[in-house]
Amino acid sequence: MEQAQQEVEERTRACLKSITESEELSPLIVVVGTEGAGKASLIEHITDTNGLSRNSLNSAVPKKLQLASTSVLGQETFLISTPGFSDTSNAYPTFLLIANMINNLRAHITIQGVWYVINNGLPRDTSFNFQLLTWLSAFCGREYYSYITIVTTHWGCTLQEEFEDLIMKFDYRKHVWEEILSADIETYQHGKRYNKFGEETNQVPTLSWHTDKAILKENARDMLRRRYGVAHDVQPRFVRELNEGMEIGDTAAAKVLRPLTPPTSSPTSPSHTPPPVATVKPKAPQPIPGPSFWGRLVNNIGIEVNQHGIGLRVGPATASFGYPSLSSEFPSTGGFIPDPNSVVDAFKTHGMDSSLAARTQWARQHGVDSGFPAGSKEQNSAILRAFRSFYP
Ligand SMILES: Nc1nc2c(ncn2[C@@H]2O[C@H](COP(=O)(O)OP(=O)(O)OP(=O)(O)O)[C@@H](O)[C@H]2O)c(=O)[nH]1
Ligand SMILES: [Mg+2]
Repeated sequence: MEQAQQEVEERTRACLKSITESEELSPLIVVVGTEGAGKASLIEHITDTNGLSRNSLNSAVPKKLQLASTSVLGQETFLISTPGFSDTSNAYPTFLLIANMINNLRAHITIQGVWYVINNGLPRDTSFNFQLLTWLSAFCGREYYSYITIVTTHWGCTLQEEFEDLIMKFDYRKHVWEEILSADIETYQHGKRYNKFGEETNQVPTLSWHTDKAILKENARDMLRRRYGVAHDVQPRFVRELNEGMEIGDTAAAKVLRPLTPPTSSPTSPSHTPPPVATVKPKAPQPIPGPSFWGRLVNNIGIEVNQHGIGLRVGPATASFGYPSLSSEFPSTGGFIPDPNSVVDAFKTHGMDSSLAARTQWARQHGVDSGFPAGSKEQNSAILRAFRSFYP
């Protein structure tokens, strides 16, 4: 176990050395997602390495940033596995780890892709998952959407019924993604069978996590080639903001996850404002707030839903901060003008959770079924009609 960890750390150090010493910008794929979703395993498959993922042999793998590289694209491409987001309590510290790493490397890297990994086997997404998608949107910005890949995992199954259940979960999730990101984001299903044209198929049994490793590896590498075979200069919004001199804590991505009122005696932001990337290398990492600060803060954090969307409640006080609405990136919380044709706004004006999950639950409880999928125009209209008859 220790040896595997040592190898991972050595590999990460070697990658960092290679990135910082290279004359050229190093292509990097940033792999993010919820805890245990399969981020490290995916990278292991692509780079043919071991020891990154948390399997039974190395369940003590520390939650750190881990780097590996592959030459699948012809030149060395780096993949970074980030610690998983588990809940609201670790979201901001986890983001800061990723943020600091990118800040410190940004003079040396070109981020070719951001992969958001999600376990499709899980029964449903929570409001925290929705918050993470909002974060993803803020982190990448619209211009970068075409370089995002949502990777779904845990597709292993042998029975048609199991497969159909997974497809249902996936379809539902896809609707949520489309709604939150207001776009059709590319996806890759790690575990489904793909044909020789790189198209996913509905063949059952799907790939076995244990006996089809070689195909899983090849599929993941094919996805990398297909999606990232042509280099580009577009950078995620987060990087653009840093390049413009913005503090980490002031970036759009930080605002989605950042608690509103950190104590004045503690550091409010671990960021700094380095000079433009082109001329000066980034400074050394700045300290991240220690666990005591976050520990104290998160003990008192809860999720609440208000008329402007999902918010974090900090402590017994009413202080809260809004997450961006689903339709625009960072609206102010004031001046909310409801659209009479929007089911989301109808829920909001009644102070109700307007997320797709909440609306779907409301529809189920009130027997509203248009025959169209949750989130579709037809189902939204049916819910709106029923909603108006309940709240005329
Ligand atoms: N059956 C199955 N197991 C998977 C799949 N993806 C990951 N796993 C297992 O899930 C566990 C967690 O996988 P990791 O790759 O470590 O997940 P991670 O996202 O890096 O996890 P954290 O770093 O803890 O956030 C490991 O035991 C993997 O073997 C999958 O698609 N199918
Ligand atoms: Mg991991």
